[in-house]
Amino acid sequence: MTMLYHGPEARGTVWAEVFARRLPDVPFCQWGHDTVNPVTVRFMAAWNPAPDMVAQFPNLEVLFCVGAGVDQLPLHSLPPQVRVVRMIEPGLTIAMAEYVATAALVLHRDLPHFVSEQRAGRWSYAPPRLASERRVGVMGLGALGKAALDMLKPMGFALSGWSRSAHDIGGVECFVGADGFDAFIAQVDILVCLLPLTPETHGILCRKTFEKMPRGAAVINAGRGRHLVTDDLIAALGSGQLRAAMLDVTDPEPLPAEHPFYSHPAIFLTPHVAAETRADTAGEVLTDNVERILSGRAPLGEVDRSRGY
Ligand code: NDP
Ligand code: OXD
Repeated sequence: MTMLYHGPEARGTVWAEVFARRLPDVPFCQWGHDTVNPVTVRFMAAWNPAPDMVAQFPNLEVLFCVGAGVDQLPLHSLPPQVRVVRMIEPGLTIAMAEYVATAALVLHRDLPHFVSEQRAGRWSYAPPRLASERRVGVMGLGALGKAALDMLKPMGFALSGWSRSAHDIGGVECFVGADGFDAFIAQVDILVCLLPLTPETHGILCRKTFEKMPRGAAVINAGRGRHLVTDDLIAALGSGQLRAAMLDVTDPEPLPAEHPFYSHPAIFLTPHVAAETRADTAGEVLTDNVERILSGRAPLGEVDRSRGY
């Protein structure tokens, strides 16, 4: 029984050490470095393995995605018996919560506006508002959405969240599904997208959504670039329907040099750095999950392949 890893070597070296210490009976092999007998491969850890690579391992049972999102995986063409498990690990989760908290404060305190005024040599006074006077709504109440809300809570924002199924989160007004969307979006001053990218969520940050938000609202996209319709955002910022946006993810990545997001005064852009899987903390999570499977328990973060997340 082998765990085959495909990805950056530095992370593989850390994970090989964790497996040697905690699961010495499960050899950890790095694709391209170690010789592997294909029939022994029962587990694979990778970001986006090509279907012809996966096909080489007839006894593959579980594909562990090394990231939190699985939209890059060929979920529909993987062999039907292969279970897919995504990454839920504290390093990535805390980093995302920090990013969302930073972005919410940046937009709450109107920094894109003040930075642009500074660059233009203008001293533009505007009275500050308190967080308690601003409503932050998070789309996606999963591992990352909930952690972001936890970090926002002590700042005093009025919080809400939206998800596919019902959630009950203290201090957060929760809205559910398509029926709850309009009521959710109508009361959000700062909208955070932490949804997975699926056919249902593709393009959800679009003109129709922006028009339902209070005038002068702001958007944070830390989900995936294809959640957002570029031209609709530019138009909403131009008309004043939206005030500002903070984007960590774009379509494509990296953005071409001439893309309007780079120079837009109301957009703060970060290059997909909100959060990433950390070798140390994720190595423990990966071995925990292999232990769980070997003892007949369900792994944490199993993906429903038909649902796409
Ligand atoms: P989870 O799977 O834990 O949570 C997803 C949430 O989205 C759930 O609450 C789910 O609802 C909700 N959801 C899914 N589909 C819909 C829908 N159609 N309508 C309403 N709600 C929906 O994911 P994570 O929190 O771990 O991660 C979220 C995403 O963050 C990842 O998929 C990835 O795209 C992105 N990401 C970005 C990173 C970055 O650096 N920018 C880093 C890591 C991840 P329910 O609870 O009812 O199932
Ligand atoms: C992820 C990411 O999904 O880094 O883990 O975006």
